[in-house]
Order: sequence, then structure tokens, then C-alpha cells
Amino acid sequence: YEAGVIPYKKMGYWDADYTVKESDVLCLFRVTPQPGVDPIEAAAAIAGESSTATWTVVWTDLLTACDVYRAKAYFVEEVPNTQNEFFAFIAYECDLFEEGSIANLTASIIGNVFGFKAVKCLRLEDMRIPYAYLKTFIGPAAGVIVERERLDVFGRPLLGATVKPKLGLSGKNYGRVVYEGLKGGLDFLKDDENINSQPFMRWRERYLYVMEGVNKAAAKTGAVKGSYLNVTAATMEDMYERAEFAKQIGSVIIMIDLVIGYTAIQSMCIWGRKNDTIVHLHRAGHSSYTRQKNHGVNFRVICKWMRMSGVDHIHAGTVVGKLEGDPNAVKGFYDTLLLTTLKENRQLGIFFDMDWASLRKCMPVASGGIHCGQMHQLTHLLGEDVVLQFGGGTIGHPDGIQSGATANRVALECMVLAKNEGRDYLKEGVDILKTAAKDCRPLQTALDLWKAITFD
Ligand code: CAP
Ligand code: MG
Repeated sequence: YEAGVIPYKKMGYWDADYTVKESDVLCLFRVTPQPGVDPIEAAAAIAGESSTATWTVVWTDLLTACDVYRAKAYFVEEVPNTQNEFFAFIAYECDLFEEGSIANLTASIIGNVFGFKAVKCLRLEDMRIPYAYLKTFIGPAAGVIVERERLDVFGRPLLGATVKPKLGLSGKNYGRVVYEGLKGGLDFLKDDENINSQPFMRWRERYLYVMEGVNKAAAKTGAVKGSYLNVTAATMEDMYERAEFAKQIGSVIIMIDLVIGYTAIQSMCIWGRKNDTIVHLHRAGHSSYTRQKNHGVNFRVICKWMRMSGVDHIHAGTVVGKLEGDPNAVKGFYDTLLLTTLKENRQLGIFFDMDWASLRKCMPVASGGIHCGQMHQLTHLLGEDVVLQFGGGTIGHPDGIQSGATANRVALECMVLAKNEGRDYLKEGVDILKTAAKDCRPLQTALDLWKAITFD
């Protein structure tokens, strides 16, 4: 090839006859080319920039196994019901990626291509991670089954709540919220994503009072209780120190925010595995790049990276709450986290068959504006393996936090019972809740207050 701007398509970054290998990493991008740019050329350019290419021909290519290392765009199709949007399928040789490294995988796949001038918008919709590469990741240490065994809770979703207000409580008041919520019937309370170590409450104050609440509630109810202690901090040193202290004082679970970054997430998961501590991940920040339909990264892909990294819990949406969530897409996230093998299902946004190579399941967490009046819909949409978390929907109860927790627990138990009895609990949901509320004043109060709130 002549020196000058690289002819991606001609140079082998497009190969319509390519036979996908079992060991290839596959990506599906949604591409919106700039006006006048051929979609196949755009796909080839993405394959080039996310694997071996730069903007011009480099002769040092010939010193490498460049035919193997070039990613190959192998199929492009129009996205139904759109204008100028295309699905581009690209295959990458597995050896392009360091074993066990989300940072390395992402530095290639989403490194530069999203800023490419040839594309107007670009979205990474899905990835097929091959079995061989998955085997180099640890996956969740506890996952669903071991977490249930540790808590001794089976046959129902777990119940939690985020302490509110988000900011400003002192340690002692914070611990009181935790105690009352747990005594009222929740399995977990949790820190909010932006509770770390602010002047109004330093982390040690919070941890000590929270654990006092957890221990008192566990003694009172005879159940295993927990509260996610957010260890998110400025540096790994700080995070390890906080996690060590949480473990020392008996916490069964720690929490991290997605914003700490992939390397830190993986390190904290290794720590959690070594210390038998469940790792909860709050997806703080994700919607800044997952929400636009034509640009960014689909949250389904983040689910895959996080299950590979080894988080035991991840926030994955609710459909009916205060935050955006399309039912099919959310089902696709839950399946990605909970199934052992995935089958292509475009309606759910799953583009590839994938065997999870025995990596454990990751528990989805539903929160954001949900309340007990939606329990039938939540049970129907989200199934059994999920943590349902009601922040405002617990702490906002007019009769107090314990009543808020009890309303949620009773609503959940009566819905699970109705389901087990084979009733059409979705259709009869409102009546089932009303009947249960006759014997449960906290539930009656909650239904009266929140029944009309749907966020539609
Ligand atoms: C929930 C929450 C969570 C969001 C995150 C909040 O509180 O603590 O951060 O649910 O959303 O601050 O909104 P409420 P997602 O229960 O009071 O709404 O799980 O979708 O990532
Ligand atoms: Mg929050």
C-alpha cells in the first residue's frame, strides 16, 4: 500500500468472508456514519482503530503477525426503523487482550473510536466474550447462591433501603435509621453513592454506628442483617483501609461506586473474595454514557464487564421507578447477570450466544423511586433473584422508618405467597395488597400515601 491515509477496508479490516473463531472477542457497534461515509468503510475504520491501525500506513506492520492481529469487521446491516444507523459486527483475536484485565480490554474497544471524525455517533451495544478469555477473570466470589446461604434467605427477593437524606446526617442518627429499617424487616440498609467521608460524618463514625445498628437488629430479630458500607475513596490505599475496618467490625458487605474505575473495581473484588465480604456495586455515573440510544456504551456491556470483574451485586434498573428503564432492555440486563448461558435475543438486546464459563451469577439490584404499591409489578418484572431497595419508599413512611420497612416486607411476602399459590398476582396485585393491608397498618398507610405515584 502507498504511504498516506490508511485504506481500512482494502487493508483487511473488512472481511465479509471471515469465519468467526470460538476464541474471538466479538463486538456489535451501532454506527451512524458522517454524511457521505460508506457504512462498511466506517465499520472497517472502527475495527482498525480499536485494534492495530493508526491513521496512516506504517511499514512496521510487516514485522508483526498483522493479518492475525487486525480486527475484522465482517458484517454490516441497517438498524430497523432508523435513518443512517448500522449495526457493525467486528471480531478481535483474543491475544489482543491481556488476560484478566478489563482496563486493557476497554482501552482497545472503547479507547479512541468514539471520537472518530468518520462517525457521527457510535454505541457499543453488545460483546461476546469467548470462553477462553472469561476463564482468565475471577467473577463474583459469592454470587446469588452463596449470598442466600450466608443470609439464610431463600424463595424471595432480598429487601433493602438506602439511608436518606443522602447527605447531612450525623453518625448516630444514621445508625438509628439502619437499626429501625432492619428491625422492621429489611435484610439490608445501604449507604448512598455519594456518602463517603464528609465533614458532617467521617467514615469511621458511620461504620461504627451502622454496625451497632446492624448488631442490635440481628440480635433482636435472630436474622442475618447487613448494611452496605461504601468504601469508595480517593485512592486504593484509602479504600483498602476502609474495607479492612468494615470487615474488622463485622460487616458482611462493602460497597463501591462504578466511578472508581475498572482497575479499582477489580482490586476490591479480589479483596472481597479473600475476605469473604460481599461486594455491592452502585452504577453511579453510568447514565452519562449509557443513556443515549445512538452513542456511548449500552449498560448490558457494563453488566458483562462487572460480572467478569467479580462484583456480587450491581444496580440494574427497575422499569417502574423514577429512573429510565425499558422493560425489554432491563430484562436483557437481568438475564446477562443471572443466566449461565445467553442466547441471541434481539428483542432483549442480546446479540450473541455466550457461555459464561461457570463465572458465578451477579445479583441485580432494583432501586430508584420504587414503593410497596408496585410490589406486584416488581415481582412480575424482576423475578426472585434481585435485591429490591426502597430508599424514599422506606424512610419516607409517615409512621417512621420501621413502619416503612414493615410495609415493604409484608407487601413482598403476600406477593410471593400469591405467586406460589399460582394466582394471577399481576392482575390481582392491588387487591392482594389491599387485603394484606387490612391486617397491617403500616402497609395501609404506605398504600394510601403512594398509590398514585407511578413516574409515568
Ligand atoms: C435510590 C438511590 C439510588 C438509585 C440509583 C437514589 O433511592 O439511592 O442511587 O436508585 O439508581 O439516590 O436515587 P430511592 P439505579 O429509593 O429513594 O429512589 O439503581 O438505577 O442505578
Ligand atoms: Mg442513591
